[in-house]
Amino acid sequence: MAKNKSSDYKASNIQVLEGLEAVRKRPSMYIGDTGQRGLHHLINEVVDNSIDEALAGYCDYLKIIIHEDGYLTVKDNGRGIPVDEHPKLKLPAVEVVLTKLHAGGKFDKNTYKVSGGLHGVGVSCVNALSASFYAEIHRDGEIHVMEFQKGRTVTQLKSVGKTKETGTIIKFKPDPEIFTQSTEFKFDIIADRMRELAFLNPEITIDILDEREEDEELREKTFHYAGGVKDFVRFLDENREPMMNEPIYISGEVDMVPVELALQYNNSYTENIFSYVNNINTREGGTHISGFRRALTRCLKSYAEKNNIIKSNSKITISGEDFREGLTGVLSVKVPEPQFEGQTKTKLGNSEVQSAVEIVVYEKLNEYLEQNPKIAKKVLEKVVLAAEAREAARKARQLIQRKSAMGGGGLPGKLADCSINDPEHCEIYLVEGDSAGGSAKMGRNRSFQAILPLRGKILNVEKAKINKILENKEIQAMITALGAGVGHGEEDFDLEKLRYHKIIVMTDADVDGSHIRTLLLTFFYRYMQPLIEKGYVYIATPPLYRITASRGQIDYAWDDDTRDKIIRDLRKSNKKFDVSRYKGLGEMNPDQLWETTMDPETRTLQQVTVENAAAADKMFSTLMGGDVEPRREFIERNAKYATLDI
Ligand code: 0RA
Repeated sequence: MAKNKSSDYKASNIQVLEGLEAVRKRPSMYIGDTGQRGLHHLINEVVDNSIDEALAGYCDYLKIIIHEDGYLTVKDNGRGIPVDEHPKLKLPAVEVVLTKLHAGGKFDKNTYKVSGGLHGVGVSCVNALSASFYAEIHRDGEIHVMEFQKGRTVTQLKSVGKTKETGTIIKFKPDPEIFTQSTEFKFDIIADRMRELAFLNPEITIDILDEREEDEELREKTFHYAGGVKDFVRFLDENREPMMNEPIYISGEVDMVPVELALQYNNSYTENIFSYVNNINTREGGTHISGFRRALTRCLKSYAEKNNIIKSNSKITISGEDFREGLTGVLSVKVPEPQFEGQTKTKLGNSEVQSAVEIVVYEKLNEYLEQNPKIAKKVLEKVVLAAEAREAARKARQLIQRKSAMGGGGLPGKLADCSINDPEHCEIYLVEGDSAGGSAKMGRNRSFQAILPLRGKILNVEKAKINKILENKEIQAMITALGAGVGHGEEDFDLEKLRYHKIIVMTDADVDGSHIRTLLLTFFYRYMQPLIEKGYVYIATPPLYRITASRGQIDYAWDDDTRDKIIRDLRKSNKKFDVSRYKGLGEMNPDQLWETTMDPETRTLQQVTVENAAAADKMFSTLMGGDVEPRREFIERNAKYATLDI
C-alpha cells in the first residue's frame, strides 16, 4: 500500500507520543516503582546500552557524572547511536531509539545484549520520565545533538561540530512529577552496580564522579578489574579465609554460549554463588545454575569415590548443598536470546544453557582436581563435615518442632501474640531487651501486633555452623514464632506458613542496638532470605529526643536538625521546655512508644531491601566476619548506610 510521506510521518509520530505518554501515566509498569529503586533503574537503562556496545566489542570506557543540579550524565566510547534516517519511520534513527518504546534498533540476533533483556523498556523510557534529556552523539566525524522534555522533542537533531571520536553522551534530569519521593541519586547504589559491571567485563574501565561531594577522596571512583570474575571472587572473600591460594578459574564455550566461572572455598558456612546472564544478576538462578551444580556434585563425588575419600561404608549421605558450603563463586554466561522467567524475571529458562555450563565446568573442574590433589582432599573433608552438620541440624529442627508442639499452643513463652491470625495483617516486633519488650506489650494494638522480646545478643550466624545456630535459644524462639522454618531447602523454609507479613526489628538507637539489628538482619539474610526478598522485614525508627513544653505539649525529634528547629520555635513563642534524649527504648512509656514507633498511622518503618546481592553479601561478611579492622573501616566509611541500605 502506497502512502504519501507526510501522513506516514504524522502517523508514526502520534504513535510515538502515545507510547511515551503511556510510560508517564503508569511508570511503575515500566520501571518497577517510582521510589529509590526505579529512580536508579533509569541509570541502568542507559548504561545497559553502553554495555551492549562493550559486549559487541566497540566500547571500553564508561563515565557517570552525578551533577549538583540534579542531572546525571552517562558517557561511553561506543559507536554512538545511529543518526541516519530510519527507512520506515522517516525519522533519524536516534529519534526512534529515544522516543519509541522497545526500539533498541538492534535486531541482530547473533549478539549478546542486555538492553531490552530484563525489563525491555530501553532508553526511551528514561526520556519519557525525565524533565529534560540531552543526547550528544559522536559519530561519522560529527557531533550531533538533540533535546527533549518529558519525552517530547524540543530541539531537532542537529550537527554542532566536528569530532574524531565515537560515542554517546546522555544527560538527563528525572522528572520530580514522576519521582515524587525523591530525585536524589545515591552514589553507593550506582557504585555497587558499576563495580559489578567492571568485574564482569574486564576490558571496561568505569569512572564515577560525584560533583555534589566536596571530599576529594569520595568524589571519584574508578573501577577496572583485569582479573574479571576471579577478582570478583577475591573481592567477595576479602573478609573470609580462603582454603586455596587463588580462585579456580574456568572458561569455555559450547553452542555459542561462553561460560566463565571463578570458585573459591573458604572458612565460612554459607553458599555464595552469584550468577549472571549477559551481565544481569540472575537472582532466581535457572538453567545455568543447575548446570553448574550438577557438574560440581558429579565431579567431586566421582573424585571422592575414585580416591577412596568417602568410605563406601560411611553412614552419612552427602547432598548437593554439602558441596557448596563455604563456597564463593561467580558464574557468568552470555546467551544470544535469553529467556527470563520467574517472579522477578531473573531466572534463566534456556534449556540449552544447562548442558553448555555442565560440560565446560565438569571437564575443567576435573582437570583442576587431578592437578591439585591436596586441595581436593581438603575440600572433600570439608564437604563431609558439612554433611554431618546438616544431619545434626535436621535433628535440631525436629527438636524445635517437637518442643513447640508440646508447649501451650506451640509458641514460645516470651511471645505476646496478636489475636487475629491472618498473616497479611499481622505484625511481629522483635524487641531488644525485656524492659522495652514490656513497654511494647503494653503499648501495642494487641489485635494485630505481636511482641517477641529478645534477650541480649543473638548468635553471629556468619561464624557459626547451622547446627550451632539452631541450638541458640533466641533464634529458636524467632523460628517458632515466625512459623515458616529455617534454611535453604524448599522443605526447610516455607513462606506459606509464615505467621506475620511484617517483621519489625526494634532496637535502641545506640551502638549495641545497631549491632543487634545487624545480627538479626544477617540471620534473616542467610537463613530466611525469602523474607527479605518479599520485603517483609522492616526496621522501626524510634525518636532520639523528646521535647516537653508547657501545657503538656510534647514533640519528638528523630534527628538533631529537627530538634533544633522545635527548640527555635518554642523560644520564639516564649515557652518553657525541656529536652531529653532517649538512651533506650526502655525509657519510653507505653504511650510514647505507641505514638512514635508503633502506631501505623504515625510511625515510619524502613523496609529492608537488597538492591545488589553481591554488595549485600560483602556488607554482611565485612560487618560480621572475622577481622575487626576491616569492620571498623567499613563502618566508618559507610556510617550513614551501614545497617540499612543493603
Ligand atoms: C541503536 C543501535 C546501535 C547502537 C545504539 C543504539 C546505542 C545506544 C546507546 C545508548 C547509550 N549508548 C549507546 N550506544 C549505542 C548500533 C550502532 C551501529 O550499528 O552502528
